[in-house]
Amino acid sequence: MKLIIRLLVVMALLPIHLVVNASATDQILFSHTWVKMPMPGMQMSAGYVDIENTSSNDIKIIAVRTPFSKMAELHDMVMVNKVMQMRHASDGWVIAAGTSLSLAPGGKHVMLMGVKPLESNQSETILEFNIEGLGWVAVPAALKVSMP
Ligand SMILES: [Cu+2]
Repeated sequence: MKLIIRLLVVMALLPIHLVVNASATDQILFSHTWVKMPMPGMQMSAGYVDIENTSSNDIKIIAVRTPFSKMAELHDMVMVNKVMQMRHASDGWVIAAGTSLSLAPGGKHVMLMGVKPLESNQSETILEFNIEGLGWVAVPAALKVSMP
């Protein structure tokens, strides 16, 4: 009986959590979202976005996924022996309250590996970001040859 009551309480709380999630993600703004058109025959590319955290809480981006490629990762650029290298940001990216994070060529990016064949005249895709504690947010991304 105790278990059943607990389950009922959890079920009753669920809708409340969903409402909280929706309002929190309203305060996280994604803009200038684009994916670099892969070179012919290449299966790697990158995605970029500006993320603004207008909420009063720090947030953490912990993962990315997309229907555009088989694999997607958050990547940092680091200097190793005077050579820029990219690294999987396996701890994610913290965006402090009231600050923003810009992904751009030469810097942080969404690494896309195993790019799937494009549809004819395809001009956009979707990047989905997982925000710790809030869940996945789907963001439309324009397909571009170079930075718009
Ligand atoms: Cu990369």
